[in-house]
Amino acid sequence: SSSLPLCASTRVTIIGAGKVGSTLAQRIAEKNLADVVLLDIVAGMPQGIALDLTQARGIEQHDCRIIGTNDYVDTANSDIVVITAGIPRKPGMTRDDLMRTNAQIVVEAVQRSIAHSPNAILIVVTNPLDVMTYLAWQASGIPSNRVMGMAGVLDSARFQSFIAMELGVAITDITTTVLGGHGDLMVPLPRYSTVSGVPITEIMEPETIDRLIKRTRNGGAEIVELMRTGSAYFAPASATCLMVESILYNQSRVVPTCAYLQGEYGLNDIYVGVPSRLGCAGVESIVELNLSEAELSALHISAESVRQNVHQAKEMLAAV
Ligand code: TXD
Repeated sequence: SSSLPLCASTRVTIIGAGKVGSTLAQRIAEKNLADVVLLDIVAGMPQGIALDLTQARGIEQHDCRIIGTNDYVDTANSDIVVITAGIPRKPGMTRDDLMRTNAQIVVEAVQRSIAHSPNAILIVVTNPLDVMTYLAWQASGIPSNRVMGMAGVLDSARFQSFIAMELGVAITDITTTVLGGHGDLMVPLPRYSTVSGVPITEIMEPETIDRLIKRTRNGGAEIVELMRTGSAYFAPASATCLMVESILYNQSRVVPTCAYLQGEYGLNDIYVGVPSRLGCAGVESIVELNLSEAELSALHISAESVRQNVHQAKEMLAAV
């Protein structure tokens, strides 16, 4: 045994070591951001992934520890907990079945994580995203600024990449904003999407913009259609990693985040995607854009559908 004191290193726990969870673990470790604990219900699987990632350390040249486990005790004192646990839709399963099952998984994961890491910031990834984020916040008992969901960073990255492909300009010169729920009703904002500061509405035909918006809304489905088994995970893991990094390094990045609203945009007691400043306190502020009537009404329609689904999910949980 060593006489040196044990130093606590920054630690990110990922609940669910599936496609998104394991890819996120790789990104966090290889960017040298934090130690990673990967937890899954499948015995041996997170341990195997952790060992595999650990064996790449000498090649990738980082010194993050990666732990795989089936026991919440090993997640203790995490700075951030990311929830990716859930089941995909299986044949014969309705959307409701999926929502009920994932709601139970997310609520349990949050309660057990927070019991061991009471000061953690929670980032929810499991679908249906906005509903799961609301349930996670309620189950957590922690302030709403410390609970958020990942969707807008991904949706706006998709919009960004489609604009780059269309115009043939550098992706780094393009900034995009997509608000609202993570679904068909998401609200891409062309007026707030720019190429080196110039709104795309000034340089693209309305029909072209509409086509790219449609492809953005369909971004996840297009990949599922191609892959046949499973859904997107590289871009989702990158998007989640950006949020993790902004929080751990207190970068105050302003990115679309599924955040709790208390009057902003005329919406109350709801989790939905809005531009938020992410730092060490979690969601540090919500940026209120000066939306047109049409944009605001699209956001309200999206939020209303999230609200209905939250209501339905709560009834399902109560009936269990
Ligand atoms: O933008 C977004 N928010 C999303 C959301 C982008 C991509 C993926 N999105 C959703 O994330 C997707 O619809 C799923 O609900 C989650 C995770 O997607 P992933 O592709 O990683 O799914 P996998 O590979 O099926 O991984 C899920 C893992 C799997 O290993 C299960 O064994 C595990 O979750 N699982 C659990 N872990 C811990 N505890 C419990 N109870 C549990 N149940 C399942």
